[in-house]
Amino acid sequence: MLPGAVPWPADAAAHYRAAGYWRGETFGALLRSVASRHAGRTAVVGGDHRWTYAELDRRADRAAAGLRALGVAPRDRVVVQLPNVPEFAEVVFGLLRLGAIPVFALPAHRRAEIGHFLDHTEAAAYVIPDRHAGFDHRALAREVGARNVVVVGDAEEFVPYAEVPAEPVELPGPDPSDVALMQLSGGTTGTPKLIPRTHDDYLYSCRASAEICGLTPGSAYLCALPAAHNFALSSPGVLGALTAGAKVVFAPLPSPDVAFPLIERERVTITGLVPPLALVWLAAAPATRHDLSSLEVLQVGGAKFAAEAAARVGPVLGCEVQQVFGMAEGLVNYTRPGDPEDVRVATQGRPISPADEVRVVDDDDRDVPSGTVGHLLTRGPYTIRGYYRSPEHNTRAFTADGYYRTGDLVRRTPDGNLVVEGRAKDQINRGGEKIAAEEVENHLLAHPAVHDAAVVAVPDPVLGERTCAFLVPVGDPPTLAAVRAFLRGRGLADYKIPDRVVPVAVFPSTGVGKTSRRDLRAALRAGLTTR
Ligand code: OOB
Repeated sequence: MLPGAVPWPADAAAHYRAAGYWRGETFGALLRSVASRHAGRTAVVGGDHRWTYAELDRRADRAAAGLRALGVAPRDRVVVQLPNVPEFAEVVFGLLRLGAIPVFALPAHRRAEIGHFLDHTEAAAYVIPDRHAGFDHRALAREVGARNVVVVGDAEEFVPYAEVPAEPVELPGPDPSDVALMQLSGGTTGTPKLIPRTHDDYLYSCRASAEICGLTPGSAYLCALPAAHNFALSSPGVLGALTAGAKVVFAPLPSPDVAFPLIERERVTITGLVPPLALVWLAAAPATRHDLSSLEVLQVGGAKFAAEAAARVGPVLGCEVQQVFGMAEGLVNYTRPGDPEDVRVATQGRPISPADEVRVVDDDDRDVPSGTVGHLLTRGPYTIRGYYRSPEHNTRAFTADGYYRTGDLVRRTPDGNLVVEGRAKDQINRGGEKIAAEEVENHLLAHPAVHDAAVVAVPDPVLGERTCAFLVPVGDPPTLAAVRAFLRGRGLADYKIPDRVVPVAVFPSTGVGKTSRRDLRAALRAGLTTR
């Protein structure tokens, strides 16, 4: 196992292998085998490209050889920050085949996040688009001083990706039990944590997700959310669709004007959205001139999807709603196609695997009776046992016997589905985009006019939540505009920048003894909603 990653205990690993969850297969080998069965079928569509499985397989070989020639070695970490372009699949499979480890940054990440990922992983390379959504990623690469910058598009002084692919070479290929890739944690701490996922575990979650979602070679998955996010990558997402021999269609944007024509043209059967986007689609669908009748399943996840909205998906879009409650650390819950309407509308589904262990506990880690709200703990064949290079944080984020503390408050229905009732972690879920309160607070504390800061979630009808920063100023309080400009200047991703700023003279006292940041945030949030 890659140093800095936490392996499963030997007995658990042996069980997952014996039960057939871990099959000793790598992503590179999987693509080869799917390509041998479905060589002529379309694997990937995006921009001007339409690649068959044979073509994607060949491109992955050439990418692996070229990246190796560039100096990328097996187990090297490579920060990949690509939008929804077909090269995403080519580069990722090239790295996976080589045994190098893609670290999946989101297109929205900026200097603060990218600098941290590059440093923390000692990345050997950084793969970017030239420009995306009006932003020049080459300028960012320059700012962070990344080495081995590879650019899809106009490379300027960097390496153009177009010149990377090389004659395929014989490669030993990685060990299936080793780390394949790194996902990012939504996080609750000052710096985002990295999630090492192995070939064995991630491939299992992709394969099982594809089965649950009924994907076949005749299916077409529209990747509308950022491909790098765990939902769009693996639930079943791009990788799950490819394990099933299905077609992946990359949408450059998730808006109806871009996605609806693609659904019609490519006869898309399944896609996944976060709740605010699902609402936008529900509003746009009745008036569209595009034929959406191929759509069989609309997955919604990343944040709680209100039952009232979920109930409208069938009548308005003419497809089934599937709720997805997952996390980059592992556990993914799905409602199943064909589940009764009330399950699909009002629950967040049940785990992928019979081997997923789920506990619902009180504040002292004691199991609560079924139907009672409690903290969700989980371990299983595709849930990590620790974050990368974070031994100290791991002692808090996992129980001694290896359960991941999700920070989610859930209740279990009599038929075994989970309902998400809230959150105990210091995180804001802004329409599916996760923001760690502490991370933003740390940046705010660097402002000369800020004595103290606390960042909390405020309810929002569209996004579910927005962020509000309470500030104790030094002298005149900074304006919202000044705070936003300051945080942008520190290179923080836009979605983490507070929507509101509320200056206060002092923070409320939260009772006896030592004031915890969590209690403080709760008191501030309570004050906000009663105001
Ligand atoms: C997905 O992954 P992450 O890592 O961005 O965020 C995980 C957290 C969960 O712990 C939970 O707090 C929240 O996002 N969440 C939901 C939810 N889906 C995720 N809360 C309520 N209802 C839902 N349906 O967000 C993710 C990963 C894989 C598949 C789907 C989503």
